Amino acid sequence: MQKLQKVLIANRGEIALRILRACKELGIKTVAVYSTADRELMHLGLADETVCIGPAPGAKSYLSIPAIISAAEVTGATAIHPGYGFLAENADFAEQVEKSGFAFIGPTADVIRLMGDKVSAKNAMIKSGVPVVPGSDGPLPEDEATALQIAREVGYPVIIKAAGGGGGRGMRVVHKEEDLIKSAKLTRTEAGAAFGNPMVYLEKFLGNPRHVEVQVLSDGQGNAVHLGDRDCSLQRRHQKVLEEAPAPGIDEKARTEVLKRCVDACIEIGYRGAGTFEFLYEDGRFYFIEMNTRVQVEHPVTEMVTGIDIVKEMLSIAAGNKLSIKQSDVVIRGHALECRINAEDPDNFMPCPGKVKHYHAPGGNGVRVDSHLYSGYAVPPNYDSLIGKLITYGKDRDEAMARMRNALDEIVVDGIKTNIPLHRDLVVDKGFNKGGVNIHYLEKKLGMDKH
Ligand code: MV4
Repeated sequence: MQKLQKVLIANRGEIALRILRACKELGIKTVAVYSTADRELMHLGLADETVCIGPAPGAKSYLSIPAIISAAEVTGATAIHPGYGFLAENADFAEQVEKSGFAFIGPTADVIRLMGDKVSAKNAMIKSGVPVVPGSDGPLPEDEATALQIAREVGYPVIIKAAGGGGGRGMRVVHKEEDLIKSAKLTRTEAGAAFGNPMVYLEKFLGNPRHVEVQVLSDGQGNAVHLGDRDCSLQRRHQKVLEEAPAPGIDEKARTEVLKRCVDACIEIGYRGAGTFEFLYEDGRFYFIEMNTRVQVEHPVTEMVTGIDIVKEMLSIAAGNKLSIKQSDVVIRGHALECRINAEDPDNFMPCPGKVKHYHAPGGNGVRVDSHLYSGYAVPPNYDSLIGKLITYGKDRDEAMARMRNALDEIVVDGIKTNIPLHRDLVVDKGFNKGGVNIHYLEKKLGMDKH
């Protein structure tokens, strides 16, 4: 077994603490980096070394490639874990990390680039036999007659998406033929400004899909496994709110097939590390939309139902080890839920940073809290409002749900506004308790609450 010597954690908050814990378990030395707004972060006191990398704005600290690489150099780190957000899916960062002689804990820069361009990502999936949303199968041509022809064959409504977009940025739905050309032009112009790439592609617009994603681990040495699926349909404005594993009520034949195809695709593209294939699921079928080349916020629900520590596996793969797990070792058992706790106003969703006067974590059988919160901690205004994740596990969905209701009754976060009231509402919601709601369910529910 090879082992990384010293890992620099290029992130903050709960995920920095999550990565630190995994390193400590494995006996790997840690370097925590922080901005001047983050001197109070919990994991700084637990790390072997700490380096201040710059002022509060992300652009000058957690997003600064030179600041992070310098911190790795001065501390003698041998590897860098990017976490999620910030530089996690920046191919240039991955490239510079490796060129500077450090291991990047994630895929190669080439693969990050391949998946960052949503058109090349889709083409790679088509090649590997992963089912995709029907569409232009490549860039939408600028030639108007050809574009109209493609849209007519796909059938309206269609959606135009920016190749450089993703996560809901740079998309436009088109309901009728007379709107296609001007919508394509507008999306191209916006995409050029936002992503420096005006390329767009076209897909059939699915009206009421669920968001179901597949977790994979792959060693870049020809071995890959899937860790089952997750349902992340409960979202507001493309921000996930509550996730679960496995996705409830999925057609077993379609599931088995798609999981296998994801594994094949990992081997085909030479994927290294943890990754997530995002699908829309509608009428019993999966349609690939994007691949995320990082550890995701919601990875704990998969860890709970598989017993596999995804972050430890990432560290092992980055050290050059072959996968320690065969597919037959992966058994999905029970059910897990995750509530994302945000420092935000529950009425208008505005971020609400400030000092946490009193914090009490819930507990009991099957309860996990991934959070850097403590009483007296001041949530800075400069970053994402996620302050913790409350995860429950049960032998089945009902047990996980009952434990989540208890945990939400127990948790106390005083001094700042949070979305805990929203979660208390959701776990008693009839439709959600039934399972299998689509991506519009939460926004519809919130809209109804207003009236
Ligand atoms: C779609 C779609 C319907 N049809 N593509 C939004 C985020 C980005 N990852 C892809 N998105 C969508 N793509 C087709 N062909 C609907 C969405 C979508 C969505 C997807 C997943 C989770 C939440 C969503 C909310 C609105 C729209």
